[in-house]
Amino acid sequence: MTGTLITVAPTGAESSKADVPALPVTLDELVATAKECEALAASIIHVHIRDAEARPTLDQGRLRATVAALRESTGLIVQLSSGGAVTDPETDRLAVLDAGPEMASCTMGTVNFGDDVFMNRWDFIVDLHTRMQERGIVPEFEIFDLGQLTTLQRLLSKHGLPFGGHVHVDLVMGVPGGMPGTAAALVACERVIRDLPAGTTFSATGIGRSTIPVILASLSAGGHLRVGMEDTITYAKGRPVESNMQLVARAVAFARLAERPPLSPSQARELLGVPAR
Ligand code: KMH
Ligand code: ZN
Repeated sequence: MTGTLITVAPTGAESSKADVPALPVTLDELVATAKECEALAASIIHVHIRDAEARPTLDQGRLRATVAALRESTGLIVQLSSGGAVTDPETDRLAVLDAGPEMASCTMGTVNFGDDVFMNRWDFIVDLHTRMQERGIVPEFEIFDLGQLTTLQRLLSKHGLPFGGHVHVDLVMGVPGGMPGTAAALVACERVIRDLPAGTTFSATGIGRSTIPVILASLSAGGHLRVGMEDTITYAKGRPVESNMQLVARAVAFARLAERPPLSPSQARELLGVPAR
């Protein structure tokens, strides 16, 4: 059994700085978080950025500056979110790829997202996938519900493997509107993942209070981990998360307990088919 990929998703697009003061929203805060999470053994950073007022943005200049700063300051794999916020138009979400990340997320279907709808039409998914193939960007296929794995099977059979040839999936569990963050749901997904191309890997993250059950289920099922304040802002009952590092440290401890120690960024690159730096 392999070691564990630890992805940190430090910011997201849903929490406000006013409500969650520990959220990294400036470039300096993001870079400092990335460095500390790398020192704790994260290997991938899933990035959403904010504007000068700490609102979610897909501004091209800021995205490019963010990719450059993270590459200069860390060895982490930089994965930009192409999901953005639920209000972001498709053109802006496609343009995320112009910022030149090594990886980008690619969600496999539309899902209710709390009171909102996270839109991912089939043609848009195909567009994202084929552009990533052409530009040498490795996707992380985001799965919010079981049927989205079937969409991924369809995508790969009609449009081919991603750049690098390796398929990596991230199960985002416990979104109100998506699959629950339970061991049973994770096992159901894992059964379908077995029918994807040989060697397909998966990570999982549980929103809110499902974070710990999902960590334990994923490690037990041979999966990897994503943690961070994009998904979890309460550390334990009545205790707000103090920092992303607190969540990464807990994930690393669980991975070590499971005898699946964290993979380094270069090991992660090798596993995922991301070119070495
Ligand atoms: N913020 C969500 C609407 C992704 O990063 O690709 C979408 C999301 C998925 O976070
Ligand atoms: Zn995201």
